[in-house]
Amino acid sequence: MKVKMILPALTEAKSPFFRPIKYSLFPPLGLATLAAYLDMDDEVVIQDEHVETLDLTDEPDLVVIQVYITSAYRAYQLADHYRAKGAYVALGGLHVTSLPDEAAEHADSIFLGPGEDTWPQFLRDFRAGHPAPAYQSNVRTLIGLPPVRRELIKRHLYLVPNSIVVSRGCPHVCDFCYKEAFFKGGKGFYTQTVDDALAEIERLPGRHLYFLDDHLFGNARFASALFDGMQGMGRLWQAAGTVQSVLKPGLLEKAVAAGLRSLFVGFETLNPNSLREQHKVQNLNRDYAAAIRRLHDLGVMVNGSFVFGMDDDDESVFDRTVAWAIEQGIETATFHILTPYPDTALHQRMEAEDRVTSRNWDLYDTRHVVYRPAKLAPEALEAGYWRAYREFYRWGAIFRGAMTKPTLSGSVRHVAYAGGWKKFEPFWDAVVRMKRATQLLPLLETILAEFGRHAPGTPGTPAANAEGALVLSGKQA
Ligand code: B12
Ligand code: SF4
Repeated sequence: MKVKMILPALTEAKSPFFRPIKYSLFPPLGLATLAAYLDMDDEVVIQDEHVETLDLTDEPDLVVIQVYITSAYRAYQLADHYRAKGAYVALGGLHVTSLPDEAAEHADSIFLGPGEDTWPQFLRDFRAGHPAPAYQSNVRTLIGLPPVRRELIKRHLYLVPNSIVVSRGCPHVCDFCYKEAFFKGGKGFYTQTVDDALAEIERLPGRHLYFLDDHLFGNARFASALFDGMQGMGRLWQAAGTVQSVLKPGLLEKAVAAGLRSLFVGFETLNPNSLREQHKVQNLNRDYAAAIRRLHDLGVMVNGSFVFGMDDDDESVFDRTVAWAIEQGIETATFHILTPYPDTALHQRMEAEDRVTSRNWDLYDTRHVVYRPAKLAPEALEAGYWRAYREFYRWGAIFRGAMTKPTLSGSVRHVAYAGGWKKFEPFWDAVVRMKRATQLLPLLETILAEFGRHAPGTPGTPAANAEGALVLSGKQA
C-alpha cells in the first residue's frame, strides 16, 4: 500500500507571518509516530510543508493529514485534491478533534484525540475493506508503542531533529489550553514507562534533545526516575515546565544534573485575577521571581511565555509585562494574544458572551484578535502585542537583561541567546533556504558542550545555552 503523510503549512506564499527558521525547528513527530503502525512493506512518505514543497502529482492509496487550526484550510484543500484523485483520506489531530463535523466534509475517515488506539484499529478495518467514517480515541496508554519511524524524517531540514515526547497532555486544566478539548473521552495526562523513554533517548544520535511534552515534570515520580536514568548519558536538553514544578525542591536539581539547560515556563500573566479567570490556579500565589532566580542559579535559561488580552488587561499590561521580564533577566520571551480555540472552556465562555468576532482559522495563530477584549480595543491589543516583542528584543533591552547576570560571561551569553534568535533574520532565512538548518547543530552542540563543562551536575553555574534560546523561542513565538 502507498501511504502519504502530510503536515500542511501556511507557507510564506500564504501568510506574511511565516518565519522560515521557526518552522524548521521540529520534525513532524505525530506523523512519524503513526507511521510506526504501518507494515514494513507499505510504501510510506512523510512530507512537511513547512520545510519542503509538496509533491501533489503522486497517486497514493491512503493519505494521512495532521490538521492544526492554523493550517486547517490548507489541510482541507489538500484533502479535497487527493480525494478527487481517488485516494482514501484520513484526517486527524487537534483541529479535527475540536471540530469533527467541519473536518468530516473533507475526509473519508476522521480521528478524534490521540491516534495510538484508533489508528491501528483503522488500519485493520481499512485492510479488511470496511473502514469507519469516524474513530474516537478512548484507550490512553503509551505502553508497548512501536518505536517512532524516525528514518522517515528528513533530519537535515530541521535545526533540532532530536525532538522527543515521552508523555501526552498535562495534569492541569487551564481554560485557554487545547488540552481538555483534545483529550476528552479519556485520560488527559499519561506517560511512557521510564525504560521505554530511556530507550528512545538512547536511540537518538548526537547530544542535544528537545522534549516537546507539555509538562515534562507533570508526574514527579516519572520525571525523577527519568532524570536519574539520564544521568551520565551526556545529553543536553530543553523542555517545558510550570512555575510550581520549578519551585518544588529536588526535581529541578535532578533535571539539571541530567542535562537540562533551558526551560519554557508558562507565566502567562502577572495578574492573579487573570490567573483565576483562566483557572490557571497552579500559578496562583507562586513567586515568579524566585522561580526565575532558581533556574538561573542552577544554570538553566528561561523562556517565559505570556498571554495578553485577558479580561483584566488594559493598555498598561504590555509595558508592565515587558519591563518585568527584562528586570528578571529572562533570556527569551514569547508573547501571545489570547485565542479562544474551538471547544476549549475559554471558547465556550466567549461564545456564551457573544464575543467571538472571527471564525477564520487562519487568524487563530495567537497574533490576531478574534474576540472582543473587555478593556482594550482589538487594534490596541494587536499593537501592544507587537510592541511587546519589539521592546523586549530591542538591543537596549537585551543589554539591560544581560546586566542582571552576576558574571560577565553570563551577560555575554544572554546577549547571544536573545540577539541570536531575533536579530539575525537574513542569516536564518539563508540557512533555511540552503537547506542547511541541521548543519548548525554540531556548532550548537559544541557551544552546549562548552557550557556543559561548567553546568551538568554542578548546580550553581550560570545558564549557558545559546541553542536553548533559539529553540525554546521557537516553541510558540
Ligand atoms: C512542536 C510544536 C510546534 C512546532 C512544530 C509543529 C509540528 N512539527 O508538528 C512549531 C514550532 C512549528 C509549532 C508552531 C505552531 N504551533 Co505548535 N506545538 C508544538 C507542540 C509543542 C508539540 C507537537 C507534537 O509534536 N506533539 C507530539 C505528537 C506525538 O503529538 P501530535 O502531533 O498531536 O500527534 C498525535 C495526535 O494529534 C494524533 N494525530 C495527529 N494527526 C493525526 C492524523 C491522523 C489520521 C490520526 C489517526 C491521528 C493524528 O496522533 C498523534 C499521535 O497521538 C504542540 C503541543 C503539544 N503538546 O502537542 C504545540 C501546538 C500544536 N502548537 C500550537 C500552535 C497554536 C502553534 C502556532 C500557531 C504558534 C504560533 N503562534 O505560530 C504555530 C503554527 C503551526 C502550524 N503549522 O500551523 C497549538 C495548536 C492549537 C490547535 N488547536 O491547533 C499547540 C497545541 C500548543 C498549545 N498548547 O496551544 N508548533
Ligand atoms: S499548564 Fe500549560 S499545558 Fe497544562 S493545561 Fe495549562 S496551559 Fe495547558
